[in-house]
This record gives sequence, C-alpha cells and structure tokens, in this order.
Amino acid sequence: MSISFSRYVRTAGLVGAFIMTPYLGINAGVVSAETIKAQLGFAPNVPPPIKRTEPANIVVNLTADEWTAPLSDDNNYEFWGFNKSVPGPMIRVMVGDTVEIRMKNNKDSKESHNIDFHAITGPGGGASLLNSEPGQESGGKFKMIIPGIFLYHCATASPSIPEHVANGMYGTIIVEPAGGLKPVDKEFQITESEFYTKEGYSKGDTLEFSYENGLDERPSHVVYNGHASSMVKTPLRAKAGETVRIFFTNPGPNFVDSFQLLEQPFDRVYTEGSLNAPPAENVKVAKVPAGGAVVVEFKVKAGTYTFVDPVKDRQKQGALGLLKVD
Ligand SMILES: [Cu+2]
Repeated sequence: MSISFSRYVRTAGLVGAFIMTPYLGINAGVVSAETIKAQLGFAPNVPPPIKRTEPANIVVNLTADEWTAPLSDDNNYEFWGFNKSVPGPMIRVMVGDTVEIRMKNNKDSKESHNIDFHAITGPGGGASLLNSEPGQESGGKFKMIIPGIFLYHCATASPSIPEHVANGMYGTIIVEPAGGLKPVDKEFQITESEFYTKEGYSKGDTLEFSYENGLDERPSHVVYNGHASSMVKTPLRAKAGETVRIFFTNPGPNFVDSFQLLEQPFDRVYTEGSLNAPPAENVKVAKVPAGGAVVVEFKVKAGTYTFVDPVKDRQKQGALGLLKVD
C-alpha cells in the first residue's frame, strides 16, 4: 500500500479534536466505496476470508500497550504490544482497499510507539504518521497496492527499535490479491519470535528485556504466538481430509526461522510472503526470513501433527506446537 499523505493526530478521548494535514487526493476514486470496521484476528485465529469483489475503506483500530503477562508456565514478562496481544491482531484486506489505521497509545504507557507496515510503499512504512505519545492517538490512510503477507512492527528509536520489537510489538497484515485466495477448510496464524531476558531469574519472577543478550543473539525463549507452551497445551484443531492454511510470520528480532511439519511435507508454500507468485510444492521445511512471512498449505489425515522450528535448541525454548486432527 502507499502512503496517502493524510494524517491526523488527536488526544485519546477527544474524537472530534483532530488535525487533518493537506490531503493530496491519491485516494480519489474510492471516496464512494463502502466503509468497514476491520475484523481483527487474534492468534492462532485469523480474520475471515474476504468475500468482497470491490475495494472498500477499512478502518483498523490498534492500541499500543505495555503490560505483564505469562511468557511461559514459569514466568511473566513485561510485554509491549498491540491490542494487548502478542502477536498483535492480524489485519486482512485486499488490493485496492484504502486502509485507515488509528493507533492509540495507552495513557499508562511509559514509551511512545509507532507502526512500520511492511505492506506500505513509502518512507518508514507509515511509521512517521503512526507515532503516538502516551495517551495520544495518531492515524493515516493508506492505499493497498501490493498483495502479500506482511509484518507490521513498532519502529520507535527510543530506547531502541530492537527493544520495541523484542518486547512483542508486531503483527501480520494480509493483502489478498485480486480474486482473493483459494478457499481452504481451516486457516491459522503462527508467529515465531525470540525473547531476550536478563539472566539469573527464578520461577515466578517477572522477566525483563536484556539489550546485551539481544545484541549477542542469545534468547532465553523462542516461542510461538507469544508463549513458550501455549500451542502444545492448546493445539490447533482440524478434521481429517481438510486442507489447512497457516500464515507464518517471523518478526525476529534477529533469527531467520524455519518451519517444519514433522509428519509430512507442506503441499504448497508461498515463499517469503508472496501471494501472487506460484507456490513451491512439496516442501519439507519452509524458510522464513527475519521480518518476513510465508504461507503453507497441507491436507491432513486423522492424528496428531507436530510443527517445529527444526533448530533443536529453539524447540526446547518454545518453538513447538501441535495440530490435532479428528
Ligand atoms: Cu513501540
């Protein structure tokens, strides 16, 4: 999508008090399009496939929050993230849509936050328009021009961009190509990310980010969907004969990830997030670059499937999940 040069900033709660900078009319032609509030998807669930055939104006409400929640069965972590979720909510739109992002930073936040959308064509991926101080709201309108599955993340420089990403400030946006994606039976999202915590902690401690361990690329946790064991305790579910699609995103902040289903190769892999290039077929391990994503599809039989990062030590740190097929 492209930056439309439309921006407003307002104090949270004062909805009417906003400033609109000059609007250059890049979105001319869609002013009469339908306006829809985005239906967001919280991992492992995804927003429903798009049935529309005409572009629309999509309003996406995001919040930036700082809160404490479990990172593993033993420890909490001081997360930063979007909509109090790690990963942040998945957004699903189509090429041609105009997306209005509203980003409200919680009044209790200590930091300013923004959003860099990898789906945006333009400087900073929209981050300069989407910067919000604690208690404030910012926004911008963006025209979706490139299909694919893309990361979005906070890119605030203070105290450091890696800290904002490492603390959980990321999510995924799907931009469906013209004509949409081929229907499947079940869709899920998985995000693999590393957490770098200060050492010397005990069970029950609340963990904090370690800048030094981040620099050394020595994570204490490598997890799916923001928790070291949630995808083992709560497996994905499908039925025998169904085709499953997983949107898999890697916000890093440092590692290139690998995604493997132990029981069988993936039938199709849309490599590096491209949705308008032909998929690779019969892929045993999908590679997911830091800051990137892939889509995998496979037909399942009854039984329990295990998906992992095949880097063995990462499995011990949390990069392991289950899919139960009835
Ligand atoms: Cu941030």
